Amino acid sequence: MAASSVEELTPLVTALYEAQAFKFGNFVLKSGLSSPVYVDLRGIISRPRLLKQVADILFETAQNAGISFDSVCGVPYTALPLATIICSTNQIPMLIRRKEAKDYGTKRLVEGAINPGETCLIIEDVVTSGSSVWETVEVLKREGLKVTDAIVLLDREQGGKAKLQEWGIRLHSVCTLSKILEILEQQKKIDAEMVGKVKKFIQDNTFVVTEQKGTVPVKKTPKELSFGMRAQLPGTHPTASKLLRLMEKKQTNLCLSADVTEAKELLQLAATLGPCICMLKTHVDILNDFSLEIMEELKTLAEVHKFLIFEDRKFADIGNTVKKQYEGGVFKIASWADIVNAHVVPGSGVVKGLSEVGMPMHRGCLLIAEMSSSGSLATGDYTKAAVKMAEEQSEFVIGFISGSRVSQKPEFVHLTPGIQIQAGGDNLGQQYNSPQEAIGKRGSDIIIVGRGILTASNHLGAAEMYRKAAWEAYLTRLGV
Ligand code: S5P
Repeated sequence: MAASSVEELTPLVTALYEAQAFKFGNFVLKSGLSSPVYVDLRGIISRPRLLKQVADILFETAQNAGISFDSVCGVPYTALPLATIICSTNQIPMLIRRKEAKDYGTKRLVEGAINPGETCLIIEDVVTSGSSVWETVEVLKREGLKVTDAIVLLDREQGGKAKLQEWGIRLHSVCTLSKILEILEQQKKIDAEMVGKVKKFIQDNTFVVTEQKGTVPVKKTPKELSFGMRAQLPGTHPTASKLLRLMEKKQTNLCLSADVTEAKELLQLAATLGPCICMLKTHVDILNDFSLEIMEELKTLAEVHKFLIFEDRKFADIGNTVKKQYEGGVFKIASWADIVNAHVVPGSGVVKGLSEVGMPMHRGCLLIAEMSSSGSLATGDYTKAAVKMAEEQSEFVIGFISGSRVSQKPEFVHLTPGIQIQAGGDNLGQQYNSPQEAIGKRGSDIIIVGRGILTASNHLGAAEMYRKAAWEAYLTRLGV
């Protein structure tokens, strides 16, 4: 019988704990989220007895569930030796899914004898969101195989089971994170406070599947959702996802508006402030000495310091014209800017034109839904029309330039300019709000700061102050 009760699971959990499979503290996950628990089952491959025990228990679980299958495939990498033991012990043909094939075009994606129409059982060590299992399922399905069930040693209970169910895969787990917590607490290996912390983390970072909306986070409004969580939503654009992940990892929601006129100054700012910003915003047409080589250097700095480049070009013409402005001319914006923005005044053609250039290059676009300048006409119905346009063209639009959260879709990012610590403005109509007001009260995600940093004698000190203020406002709104 497969182990399921706490008593039955205790010897296994104890052995796994001794193999340092569970670590408690503060860890940054692949998604950028900070987690109080880290599960790492790779250590079991150095403990042959435990490895065999885990493989046997996984096979028992499959048998008890009454699953019929013709072959077994482990999700790379930790589950590969487990699948090997299961197949060798029980005389079942095995399949191996290659992870690297992408890089070597001609190589096969699945090794082993593939008989289309046959059923393959998936083996995995840990399931969080279910996406690793799903990636393997997709590859096998493309080869003509059927996949109905997956067996996992540990379900972290963050919504993976429901998500896989939605995709037609039944997930059977040997144990869950709650049972592990219960056992380790009983054994006094962790205290009640840590159990509480982990439970809260799981609760705050779980996806549920609802009929109307697909996969959505549990009981959270976009304002209350972490950037790391939003990065993982199925509808989040890859560029927004990359941005949200690096924000969570670097703990910054500050975009520097590098409104300088000399290229040297631009590069200096990028090099100095790179570590504390998530994005650097340019106005290339104000540079006196623009060159594509300079932009190459900026791209290198962006890779080193992990920030995105946003050209604040504010495209506002018919599709055919903006397409050329984006791709060609002196600036060749599409070749170096991860993100651009557009006014919605020309209608959706502006986004269509830009997306013809940007989409194949995996770029993203922000729509200007509101402006910070006094007397701006981008209000009311105009703003609503911008939101509608973004929703209709979300393959390319990743969010908004706005003074507040204008869309309740957590997939969209909101960037707010007109930010200084002191409220006020300049003599040309600019109006300023504080980071706390924009992020905390108005629900925006990223502050855009230009002169607040550029006119300070110590750029790094000022940038750090803005980063801290905006990040703290974000944490407060999350209730952390
Ligand atoms: O509504 C807007 C939109 C933008 S993108 N108001 C703005 O100020 N901006 C830009 O943000 C503006 O072009 C400038 O580059 C930056 C604000 O600069 P600051 O010096 O006033 O912080």
